[in-house]
Amino acid sequence: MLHVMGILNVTPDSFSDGGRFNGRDLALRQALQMVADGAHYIDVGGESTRPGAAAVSVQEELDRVIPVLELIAAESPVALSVDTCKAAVMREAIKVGVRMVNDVKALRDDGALAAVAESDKVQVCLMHMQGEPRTMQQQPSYDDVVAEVGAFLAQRVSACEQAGIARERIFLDPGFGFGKSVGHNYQLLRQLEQLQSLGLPLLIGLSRKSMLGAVIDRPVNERLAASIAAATIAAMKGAHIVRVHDVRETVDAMRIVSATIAGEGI
Ligand code: 7PJ
Repeated sequence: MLHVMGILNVTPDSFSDGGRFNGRDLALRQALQMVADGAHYIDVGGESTRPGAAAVSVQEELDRVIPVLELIAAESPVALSVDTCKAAVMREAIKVGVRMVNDVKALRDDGALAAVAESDKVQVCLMHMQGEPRTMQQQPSYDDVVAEVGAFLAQRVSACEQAGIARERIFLDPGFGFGKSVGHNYQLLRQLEQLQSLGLPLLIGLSRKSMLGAVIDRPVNERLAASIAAATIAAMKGAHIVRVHDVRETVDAMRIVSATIAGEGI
């Protein structure tokens, strides 16, 4: 019931020659390691959404993501997810057989709703973001962050349903770090249960994020314990899928959560 999604970045800065053969081979090996470590989904992304990251063309993103999805699909039956905002990338990934489209823009870009609606089974994760990736951390502002994130997600669910995407295919994500101050992020985590009232499963991404660094004052590669704590809190508050870099350690933590809340594995 609790699922772990392993993050696989196929951007040039994540592999020495990302997009080329060695980069692809490294990506495949990393994916298979995450599967061996217990990942239920592998989320493959070719466009960085960090503040200030350069835009990537459709062709460049296709070249980064599609061959890697094909390589993993040929080697493993693991559920694949594609982290993209672009309709053309969604379409090609769906042809390869991805289980989920993970869109930090919640299918708001041109053609994205239609691309997902053309499939009658692919799952979709709708994420909340205030503003655009380039500028979203400049002045995040809310009267009530939990209510506003909930209202946005409810509105995107309606848009999906109108486009013909069944509710059963939809996951929701408050989008930690996407147009939110540290205070907003912790308020969302503290009140995560409230988003369960939307009646759809929650997918949560907290792994190594700056809201953790803000508290523990450690660089991104020294945030494992904080990431495990955050994933555990989210799972105890009802998250269904946690999206993480450190699969093996997170799977262990989620097994303890499942044993506690559902008696699984005892
Ligand atoms: C998220 C994401 C997230 C979903 C990224 C990072 C930044 N997709 N893609 N949720 N974050 N659904 O991993 O630190 O939180 S990219």
